[in-house]
Amino acid sequence: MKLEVTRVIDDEGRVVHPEREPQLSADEMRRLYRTMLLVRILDERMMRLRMQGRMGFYLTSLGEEATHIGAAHALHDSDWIYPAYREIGAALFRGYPLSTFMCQLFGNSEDPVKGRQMPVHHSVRRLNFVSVSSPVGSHIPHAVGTAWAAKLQKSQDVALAFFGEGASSTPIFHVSANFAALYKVPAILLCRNNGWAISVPSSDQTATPTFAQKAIAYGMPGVLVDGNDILAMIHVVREAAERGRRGEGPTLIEARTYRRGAHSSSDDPSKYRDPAEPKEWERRDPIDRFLKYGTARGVFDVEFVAQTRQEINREIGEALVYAENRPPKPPLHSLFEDVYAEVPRHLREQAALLEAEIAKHGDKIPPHG
Ligand SMILES: Cc1ncc(C[n+]2csc(CCOP(=O)(O)OP(=O)(O)O)c2C)c(N)n1
Ligand SMILES: [Mg+2]
Repeated sequence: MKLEVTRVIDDEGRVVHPEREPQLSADEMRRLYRTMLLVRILDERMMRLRMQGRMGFYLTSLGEEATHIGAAHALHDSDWIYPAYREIGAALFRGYPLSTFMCQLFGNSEDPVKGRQMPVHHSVRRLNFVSVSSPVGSHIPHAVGTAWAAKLQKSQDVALAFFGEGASSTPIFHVSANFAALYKVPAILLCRNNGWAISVPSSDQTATPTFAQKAIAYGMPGVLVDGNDILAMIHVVREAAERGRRGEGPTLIEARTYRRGAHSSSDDPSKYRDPAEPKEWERRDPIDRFLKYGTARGVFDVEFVAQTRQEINREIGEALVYAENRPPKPPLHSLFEDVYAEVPRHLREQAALLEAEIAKHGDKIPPHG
């Protein structure tokens, strides 16, 4: 079977499917462009900080910005987002403050997740941007469960799970897709097919030519989309969300994109892939394509781009200074919080013991292990 790749613009930003073109205001276009550029510049600067040893770990979204920022625009602010680790732009689009973003990377005293997660594993409760799960695919049933709850409560909310094509090889993806279609829940399963799962090419994940077509077996629509075309992303996610809100159940979307960077700061892709491959994808850069589209409409110009770049760099610099000047660790008592509504007796005793030991030995306490 052959699925069409949904597109609105071509690689030069020219509209090829006007009937699908979302009608965006100039302000909406500027916000979309700004958020994509923010993620791009953050990725460059944070990766450099990692290389300087100022931070423990980092993951970029280089070349994949349109997949999640387009999706975030297409949703209502109250809809639920269950991210993997390469979709931070969706939270930034919804208003995640850069200072909090930085504090999370350092796991410092103002990290909302209190240093318990790896860097880049953000949670933004007030934005319905749910905690990133490190075990790949493990958040997909959570999204489906949330969509089921929305259906039972007749709330009109939709839940979207982002995951990579590698995650589609986990058993839980299949269980979740089956359940979502069977119970007709308003879920969007958005597979970012970026070509690689660390060193494993996407061709090693499945015998089917597309991931989108798996939807047919579960009994839901399967949509293939150009993930580097932000307008196409908005179009298909909007349609999927509307189907969900009308009670027509879930949609599986495969967004075709490419991971131009390393898997993470701990990875070296020169060991397993031809460097010409990421170069080839630079021609289809999602930010450049949207810039050309917006420039042709008179919304963007050289001055706007230069000014936006300057503002972003200043804001990142300020957020960095803020985060690097916070107390470096969450308070000790936070170790004992959040598992129980009230800290039980045995944990209170352990906390008291720990504090007494620290008071006695100070910084001479040997590290754990
Ligand atoms: C269950 C599980 N297995 C293995 C890993 C190690 N791991 C982390 S990311 C990753 C690759 C995932 O690839 P994909 O789903 O395509 O997402 P991408 O990194 O390309 O965005 C793997 C194997 C993990 N975190 N969890
Ligand atoms: Mg992948």
